[in-house]
Amino acid sequence: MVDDYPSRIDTSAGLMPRLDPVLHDPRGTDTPGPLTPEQLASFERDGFVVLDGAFSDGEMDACMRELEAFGRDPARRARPETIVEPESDSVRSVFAVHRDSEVFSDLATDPRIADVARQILGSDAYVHQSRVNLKPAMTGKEFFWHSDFETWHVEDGMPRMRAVSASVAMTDNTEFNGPLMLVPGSHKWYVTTVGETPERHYETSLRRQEIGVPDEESLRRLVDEGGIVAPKAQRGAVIFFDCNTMHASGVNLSPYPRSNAFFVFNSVENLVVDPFSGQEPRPEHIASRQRIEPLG
Ligand code: 6CS
Ligand code: FE
Repeated sequence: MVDDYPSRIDTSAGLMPRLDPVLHDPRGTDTPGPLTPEQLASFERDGFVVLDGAFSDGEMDACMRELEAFGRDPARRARPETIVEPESDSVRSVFAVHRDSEVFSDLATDPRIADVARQILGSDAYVHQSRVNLKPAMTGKEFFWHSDFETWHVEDGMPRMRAVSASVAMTDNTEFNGPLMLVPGSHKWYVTTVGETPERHYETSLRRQEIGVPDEESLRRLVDEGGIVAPKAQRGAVIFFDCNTMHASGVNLSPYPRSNAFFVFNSVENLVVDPFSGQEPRPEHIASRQRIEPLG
């Protein structure tokens, strides 16, 4: 397949315009959903939309209890799905939670999330990746600036920009605990990055990403145009963001964890192919290839 979004092959970085629409069914003819026309328009313009109060405290309590149960299980901790922080042995992320836990599988397929994903993608969708990011109190480290699509294209073979992420705030996101930061409008540009993908890159990148990240000038151009926002998502809110929106998050200096559940929905019309890096695909728990279960 031709590579319409080449990256990590040149010695110089750059911006190219996005080649795919942001909304694939803008009028909602085939995939109507809960977002209002105004919310859809702001997603199209900014590359994200925040839905406050989507889930109740009781529902978020159930998710946190499930997460605590993961933490008490030493066998689960030893599995490759569990990623630890770069400078401590605190748990940073747990992958494939929609596959391994009924609580998180119910959350991923809840209409408050799934119907929005379908509405944005204009088709049925399946979970390409799921994870819980724990960002533990005081030791939770950053996620450096990146476009998710850049990684999913190069390392997972996702052909087109037709995926959307839902980040569910299980705890409040504040200015003190390393909230998600987004660059409005950045999803309309593809930042090609410099540097070759090391073999088994995921073994380091999921702890601290250094390849597939933008250079300073490209980031400045995006931020000159759109600025940076860090929505103060309260517990129970969901932030939906486009697969190509430039984002990052800082360290958590607060004495409380900042925990989000994160689900990536890919269109069933955008199934992954061989990675464009030419390397081995990443493991199934990071990028679904076999388990394609349309939301329906
Ligand atoms: O590797 C992934 O799929 C995701 N994780 C990181 C740290 N960067 C790219 C992407 O968001
Ligand atoms: Fe990301």
